[in-house]
Order: sequence, then structure tokens, then C-alpha cells
Amino acid sequence: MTPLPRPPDVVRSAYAQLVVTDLPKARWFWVDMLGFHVQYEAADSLYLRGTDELTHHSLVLRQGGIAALDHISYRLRAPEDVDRAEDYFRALGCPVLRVPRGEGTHGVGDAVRVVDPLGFPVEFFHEIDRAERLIQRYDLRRGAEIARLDHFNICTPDIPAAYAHYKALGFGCSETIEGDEHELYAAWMYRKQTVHDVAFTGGAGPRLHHLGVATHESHQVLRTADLFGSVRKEHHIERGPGRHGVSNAFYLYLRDPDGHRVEIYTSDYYTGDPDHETYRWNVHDDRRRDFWGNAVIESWYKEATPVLGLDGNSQPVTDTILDESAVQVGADGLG
Ligand code: 4SX
Ligand code: FE2
Ligand code: CA
Repeated sequence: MTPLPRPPDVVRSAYAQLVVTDLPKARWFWVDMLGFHVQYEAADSLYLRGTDELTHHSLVLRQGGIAALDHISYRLRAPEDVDRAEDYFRALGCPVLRVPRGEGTHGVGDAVRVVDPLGFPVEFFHEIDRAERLIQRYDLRRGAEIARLDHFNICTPDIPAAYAHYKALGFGCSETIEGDEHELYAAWMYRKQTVHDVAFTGGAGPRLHHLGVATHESHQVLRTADLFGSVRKEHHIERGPGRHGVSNAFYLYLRDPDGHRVEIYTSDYYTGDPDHETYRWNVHDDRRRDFWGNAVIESWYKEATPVLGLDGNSQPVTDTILDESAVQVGADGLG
């Protein structure tokens, strides 16, 4: 076998494009309640970003017939990395589509779209339009006061394969959940200097588990839960607020009007040192998913968003091999 070409230099998880079935309802959730800023609007789509983001968008909502993930997207270091991404995924035998500026997502330059070896629709780009600095526009803040996109969490039946793929792409691993024989149940992997840009949840896949979006402070997470309660929309709250074991972040999971899951996330830690070591949790440690030992609701393990292929059709899903929710441990409340 010929060795793989050098992988592209990934900077960070940059944006996701979700298909929503009712754009006004989605706008209520993401803009009015979570406080994303509308950077650009077209007839069938909204381009959103958080206060700290200096690039055009971190979330695109596109009106469509079925709720799905259109693609996740990573920013690359330099223009040449887009060619590297194309060569790399072609060498892996993946479906690859080159998308010149103007033909793909508004604001994004030359890009490559692939269906990766895990079955996910993934875009890689370098160039993206800049946006006005809103960091100190406190007057424009509302709802959850989202600061930026933090991570993607994806459901895949084969966690070791997902780990190997992202490791080869140059990602570090901050934390894992492992069985007694070190079977891998979950992993958190990063390029930027935080706990993760992407994490894997064991389950039928490829499916999108959630988008993680960051606030500056834990009070914004609590306020978000209060806001949903105040307008009698508490059914959008799925899990939390709580403190994660993995990542130490303070969290709240919500479901949008289409069931897409979002995590409001804050206060994880720096991982940028070259000798940063992976922190390994045992799957029987009740603090791993909630540091206070609170049970994880079953829907959190089982439900997720279908993903589209490059042709716009839903990708087939494979069932899981190793089911963490079936492990007999208190924090799951299951088994
Ligand atoms: O549930 S976990 O504590 O394992 C966890 C889930 C930690 C960090 C995350 O971003 C997450 O979604
Ligand atoms: Fe998360
Ligand atoms: Ca609930």
C-alpha cells in the first residue's frame, strides 16, 4: 500500500450547516433564545455567529424537507491545505467534491467536501469572509449570549476507527472513556488548544450527536435554562445543567425545534502543551459524564441527527458494537 499523503493542517472546528424544516421556528430557537447573531440572510437560509467570532459564520441553518446535518466544516491553516485535503481524502478512497468560491456556502472560499471514512459529510476550507468585531457590543447580547462554536460531537458505531482517523489527521486526544480492558467507549480530540474540536459518542452512525457552543461564564448556562422555563418551552431542555467529569465543563443540552441537539458549554481547559497527556476515565466511574453523578437520560445516548451524503441524500446508518448506555452504572440511570 502506498503511504498516505501529508494531511491538511486543520486549525479548528469552524461551522456546521443544519437542515431545518421550519426556518422561522429555528430562528426563534437559535437567534432569539440562544443569542446567535444573524450575519447574512437568504430566502431559505440563515448565517449565524457568536459574539467572539471574527469569521462570517459558525452555523448555517438551511430550510429543507427533512431535519439533517448537511456538513460539518474545519478551517485549514493555509490555501495550499485545501489541495492537501483533496489529495488526502482521494488517497483514502473517499467521495470528494471540490467547491470553488461562489458555488458553496456563502462567505466561504475554495473548499473541499468529502464523505469521510466514518461516513460523515465534512468540508475543509481556508478562506472565509471576515466579520465585524462584536466582542464588546454588550448592547447586542441576548439569550444565552453564545460566544463561539466549540465542538462537534458525532455518533459512530466504531470508536477505535474514529480515533484512528482523526489521529492520522493530526488531532490530539484530551480524554477518553474506557472499559476495564481499555475498550474505547468515547474520545475527545482537538486541534485548537481546548479539550476538543470533535468527540465521538458510541451509537448507530454516522449521525450528528450535538454541536457544542461556548459561553464565557456558567451563569449564562443557568440563565438559558431559566429562559426556556419562563416561556414555557422547558421541553427543549434535555440534560443538565451540570458539571461534566470529562472536560470539567459546565453544560446544558437542548433540542431545537427539529430535534437537533446543542450543548451550551463553558470553562474547559488548555491542552496546547506538546506533551499534553490523555486523561482516561473508566466507564464505571459515575462522575465521568456528570461530575455530581446525576443520571444521563436515555434519549441523550439514543437520539441523534441523520447526516447527508454529497448527493444530498441521507447516509445509511450502521448499528453500534459497544453500547455505553448498556453498561450497568449509576450515572447512566440505565442498564
Ligand atoms: O458527558 S461527558 O461528561 O462525557 C461530556 C460530554 C464531556 C464534554 C462534552 O462536550 C460532552 O458533550
Ligand atoms: Fe459536547
Ligand atoms: Ca426535559
